[in-house]
Amino acid sequence: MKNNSLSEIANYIKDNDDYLIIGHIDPDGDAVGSIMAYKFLLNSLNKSAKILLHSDISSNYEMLFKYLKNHDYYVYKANSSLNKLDGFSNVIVLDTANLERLGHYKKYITKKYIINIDHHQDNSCFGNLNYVNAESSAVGMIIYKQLKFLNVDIKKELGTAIALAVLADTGSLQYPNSDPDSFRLIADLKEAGVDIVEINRFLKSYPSVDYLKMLAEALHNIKVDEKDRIAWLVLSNQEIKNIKINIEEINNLVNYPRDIRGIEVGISFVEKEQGLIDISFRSHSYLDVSEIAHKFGGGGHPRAAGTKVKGSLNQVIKNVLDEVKKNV
Ligand SMILES: [Mn+2]
Repeated sequence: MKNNSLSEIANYIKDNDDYLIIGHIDPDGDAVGSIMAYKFLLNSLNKSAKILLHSDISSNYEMLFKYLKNHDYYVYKANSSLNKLDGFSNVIVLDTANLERLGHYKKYITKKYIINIDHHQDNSCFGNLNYVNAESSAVGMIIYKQLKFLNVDIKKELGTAIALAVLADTGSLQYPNSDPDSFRLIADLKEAGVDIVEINRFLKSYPSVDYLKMLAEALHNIKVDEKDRIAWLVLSNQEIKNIKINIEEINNLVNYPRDIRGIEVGISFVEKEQGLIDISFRSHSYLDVSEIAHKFGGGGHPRAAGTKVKGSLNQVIKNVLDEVKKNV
């Protein structure tokens, strides 16, 4: 695996201009916080940079988008031309294990000079420059480390973006990947005036009343295996249609089975499209769920992973549970 150093990447960034910034599809807080942080970082170096979004998430992440103007980001639309991005020669890809995770942008991005910064252990090092550190609890941690090579002042918007990234991927410093460095980073940013309480409140709040109705349906279907080691919940496509919830809002369900006392593995099965099951895995102390996700065509981290599997809901659940049971 070819890995560059953070200072090599910092030098490239200082010597070049015109950047696109992108994270993975179905973005989480680390992906959104990281792409924002990079935008603010590049702007403070007087570089031109534009964020690429897979869908419009500006209302979900209002706390960061309030620092941006409309022309600072581009939202993907089917059938629209990406030629307007031709003037950008470099692309910074964040929190993304492989090019497939760039969705519709993949074809376009591969023509550019790619700087790949990530913390997924299964990252395929697809960049011209790569910095992959699986020890980092969030990409936000890596960006924070990189600031010292770039002499960038931490203004409120940059600090907020980094804190959001780290708090999202560490469950507000509660998940097993929270290390002394992530506690120190949050302490530093709090000292610098970033409103950590506001970010935590945002991360813990429900996006809408529909979300709560969807959650009630999903929790109604929660189950535990005979040894009390695995818990899972299920949301079928029919249930999603009945609630009429926006699909973009359905996330974080896996936290509920994961948080049952004594459970090692929590799993969520969400049939976002008929016959296509989104599966998320979380583990507490020993099971490497990224290995299980890999067996079903996905990936992730040892304690947090996911995949999408085609098939009938009940059959997919049975296949996955059989595999998990072999390992716990
Ligand atoms: Mn991440």
